[in-house]
Amino acid sequence: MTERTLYGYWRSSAAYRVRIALNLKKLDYQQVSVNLIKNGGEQHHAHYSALNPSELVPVLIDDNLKLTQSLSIIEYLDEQYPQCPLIPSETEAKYRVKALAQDIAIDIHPINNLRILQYLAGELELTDVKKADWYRHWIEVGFHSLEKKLAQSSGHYCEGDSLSLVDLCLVPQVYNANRFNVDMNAFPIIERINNTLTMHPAFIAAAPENQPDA
Ligand SMILES: N[C@@H](CCC(=O)N[C@@H](CS)C(=O)NCC(=O)O)C(=O)O
Repeated sequence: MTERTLYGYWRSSAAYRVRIALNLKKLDYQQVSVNLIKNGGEQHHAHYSALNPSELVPVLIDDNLKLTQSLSIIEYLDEQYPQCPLIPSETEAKYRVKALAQDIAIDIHPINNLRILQYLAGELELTDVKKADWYRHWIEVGFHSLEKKLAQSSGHYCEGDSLSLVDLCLVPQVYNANRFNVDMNAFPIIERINNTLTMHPAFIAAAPENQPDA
């Protein structure tokens, strides 16, 4: 049997995406919690830094293969374990799904990452109020364009009526938006799809509050 270990953190959106993928594909895995807050951030400790010099979670070990970057990890899982496909095979849909996923995971998520917020609050001395404004602003900018794109692509889910990589990126990003009180009434399509997805058992099992380190 394949030994599979996910190094993550309950509130990490990138680890959350991978947890959903593993659950949808019904793959067993054990979790190792890397506490991003305590002890100066365990992602910076030598043993984790040796595993991933980027000092970011997640890392997935699949047998002897070490994988980083959530989008790349999910693409790997989709190729290796084709049950419940997450990236369509048809060319137009495939690249639309990848682009929408990147709209979230590359254009929205990284500028609100923990280390960015720590820099804003520390070196740049932003108050908590201003830091939260920053956070909300970049989600709202990203969600406004995403909402327009989903008006074209969505059905039941982000890409028609099939679950896809975009859905795995959407739910953790909406979780973050809610944490920072983004007014989701401005984004009815995102809100509708998120409400559908968060009732799915694979998404429920992957939710931050349901992780052992929560
Ligand atoms: N592009 C990476 C992003 C990984 C990432 O930003 N992880 C965050 C948690 S969501 C992290 O480890 N942050 C630690 C820090 O900022 O120090 C991926 O998709 O895997």
